[in-house]
Amino acid sequence: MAQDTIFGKIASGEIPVEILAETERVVAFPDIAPQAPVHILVIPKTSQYENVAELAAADPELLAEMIAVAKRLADERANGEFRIIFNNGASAGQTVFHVHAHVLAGEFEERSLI
Ligand code: DGP
Repeated sequence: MAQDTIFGKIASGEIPVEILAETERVVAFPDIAPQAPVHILVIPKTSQYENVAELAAADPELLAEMIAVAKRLADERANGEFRIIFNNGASAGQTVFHVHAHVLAGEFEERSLI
């Protein structure tokens, strides 16, 4: 079970954000420190999963829903193409332990991997 994180508070509405897309189980909002013209975080509303490996093992349909939301955002805001990054674990750069997809689109530094 993920600890109570900033993204848990965003998902529950306790901390307001600009919601860019939402489904029953997923919400998307802008990254606070964008690394590309389009840099959106897509998270499940549940705080059950700390990282993408846990999520994929437990609920692959929820992971697929996150990716479908990413595609919709890239269709709306870029040319439908996007980079999706999950940092899985602290040594891989993960700082918030509520699973989240970084969705990057538009013109950005090719070698930047967040
Ligand atoms: P990661 O390193 O993969 O755990 O990415 C965490 C990302 O979350 C990082 O790019 C910055 C972003 N972030 C951290 N706190 C907040 C916040 O309060 N609001 C928003 N919108 N983004 C945040």
